[in-house]
Amino acid sequence: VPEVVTFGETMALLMGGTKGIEHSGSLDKSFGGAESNVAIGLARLGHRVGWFGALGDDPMGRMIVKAIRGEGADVSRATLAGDAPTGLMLREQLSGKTSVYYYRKLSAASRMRPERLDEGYIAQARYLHLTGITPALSESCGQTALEAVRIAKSNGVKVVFDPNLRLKLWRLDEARVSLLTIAEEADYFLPGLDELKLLYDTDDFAVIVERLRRLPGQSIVKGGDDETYVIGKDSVTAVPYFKAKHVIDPIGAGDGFCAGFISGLLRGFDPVESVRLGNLVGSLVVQTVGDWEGLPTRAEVDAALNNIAHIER
Ligand code: KDG
Repeated sequence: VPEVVTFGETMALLMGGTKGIEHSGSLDKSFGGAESNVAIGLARLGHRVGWFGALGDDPMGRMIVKAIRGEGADVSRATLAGDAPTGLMLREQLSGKTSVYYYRKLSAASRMRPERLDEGYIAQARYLHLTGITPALSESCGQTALEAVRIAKSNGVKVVFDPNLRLKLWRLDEARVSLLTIAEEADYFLPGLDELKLLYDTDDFAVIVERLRRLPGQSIVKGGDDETYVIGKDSVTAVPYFKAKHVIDPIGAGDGFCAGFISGLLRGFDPVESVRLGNLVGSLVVQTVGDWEGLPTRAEVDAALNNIAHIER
């Protein structure tokens, strides 16, 4: 049985080469979804993890479910729908700028419904991971996210929430209400600093920290210039990044961070040590093209943790 359960939309991904999507003769095929990226990360780090979501019963949907299963995650609760397609995203990196184009309205995942959740499956886990992309997909997806959180909380399952603000999917004012509601319920809230500036409508770090301290759970702030912040009751601990040798594709860093962080919790690390592992996984995944392809194995992270000097400030 999975120790961690996560769910959300995973899409087929087509990537343009150096000529970009408009001018490329062929596109590179993969897939991505914040939650399945985390699931693959946890599986590679040696944990039992379950991912579910709704895909279309189409070639891309079948490819995705097989690949996630092949990575070692349990996909027994994932479904392939006959009446709605797998979502698609296109991505290109031109002159160092990454652009994403979504084709996901009315996708199979956008029709997820709370009553289709398998309560027992979530209830037996130690952690439920979810992101703020799910409530952005549709009203029923928003209800599904809330219901999953309710199931987790009433069964003693800890909730890990990454807001993953996607302004291509909804307006900031809608996102704010929904994401801050889930943040109130989370045991671990893992936002990025840029997201917090938008959600709390301030650039003032001290104000942001004050707001986070009012939340019942533990907040970890990603995306400082060189560090991740662990927000304590009356302290802020900055945990420095591992410098990536070359950043080839920044997408997936946040998901890698979540996978490493949850792995640390499962290994009994304290929050700072878990953040350190999160930082390491995030720095490794950006050195490979694709959202999850570069995620490290347990042996790789353990080797890196032992070799790299640990600086804590
Ligand atoms: O965090 C990376 C994700 O954003 C990517 O894999 C795709 O889930 C995705 C999304 O909705 O943008």
